[in-house]
Amino acid sequence: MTDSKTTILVPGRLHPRALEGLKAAFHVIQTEPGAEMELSAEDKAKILGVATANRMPAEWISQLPALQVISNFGVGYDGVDAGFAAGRSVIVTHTPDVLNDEVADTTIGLLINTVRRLPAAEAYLRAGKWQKEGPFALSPLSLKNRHVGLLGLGRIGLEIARRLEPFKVKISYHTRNRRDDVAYTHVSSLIALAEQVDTLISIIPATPETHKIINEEVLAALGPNGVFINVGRGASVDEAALVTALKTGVIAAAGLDVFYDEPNLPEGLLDLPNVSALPHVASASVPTRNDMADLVVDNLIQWFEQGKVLTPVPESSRG
Ligand code: NAP
Ligand code: 8YV
Repeated sequence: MTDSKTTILVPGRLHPRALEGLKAAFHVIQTEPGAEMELSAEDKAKILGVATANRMPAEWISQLPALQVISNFGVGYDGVDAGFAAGRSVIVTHTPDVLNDEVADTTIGLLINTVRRLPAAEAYLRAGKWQKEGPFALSPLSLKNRHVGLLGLGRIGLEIARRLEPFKVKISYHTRNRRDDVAYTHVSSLIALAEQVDTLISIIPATPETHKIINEEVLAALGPNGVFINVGRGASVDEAALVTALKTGVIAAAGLDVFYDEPNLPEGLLDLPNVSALPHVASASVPTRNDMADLVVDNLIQWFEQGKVLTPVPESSRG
């Protein structure tokens, strides 16, 4: 390669539109999944930027001596070591806001699917059982009169809360910092929130602090009428405790878009009739993923053309 374009590494798979946008502006080196850092020393030395779908650990960052910026596809960037990057003056960007509406819409759909068992009802109809066996069983649960607790009330959590208002449910939330721009009740701990509500929606990032915080104690506090919805990250959940709680009636039902070890699910989860599960699709529409792809590319273009990025993660915004 002899042209003078800036070299960008794409370690593994990336959204095709992001890849196309990158190729129009940069010299792109894309490596295979499983062999992401199999590059010559010469190539490593000329890589100034990375575009990734949430994977750039410290071990990879440290192999790229000239790296300036990592552009992450996704608002959650738990797979990128942003603290390590900041220590080496490498900026990390992500894709906030452009997916808020999609993820919030999906959350409401997942909540209703879980409470009213709509996917099971459709499967029943498609299997011809309506004609053969009569009406589908009434759902034991309803959204009526529920008290929803949001674990996380950030960009997406707030959109979920706004969408819940017309359903006439009561809304409370737990975050480390109380928001002074909302009227929802702030609860100072997760366990207190779980005790007060009957429906818990998790929309927090995966961090060391949030690792497996939805545990046996929290599920017991949520109680036998309890519904747990997770659209944040699977890492926040003790999945063994969740499966036990669902099997033994400690909680009533769960709706899950994210899992601890994706794409692997905990054993036995899908056999449970009180589970509605999705394969991490909360932002997965063509328009929203296109917006995310464009932001991934625009962050890199802005950096190399103007020396600033559009949407840095907090670790890169500090000091
Ligand atoms: P955000 O604006 O940064 O909001 C994060 C919220 O979590 C804030 O309210 C924050 O409040 C709270 N939080 C963080 N750490 C906490 C802790 N230890 N205890 C209690 N609350 C805590 O992020 P966002 O844009 O809404 O996105 C949230 C997450 O959703 C992402 O990081 C990503 O993992 C996930 N996500 C999933 C999908 C999907 O496809 N399923 C799509 C998009 C995003 P405080 O800082 O005050 O505690
Ligand atoms: C994407 C997400 O599925 O933005 C996030 O944090 O979890 C989702 O929007 C994911 O990032 C795609 O890699």
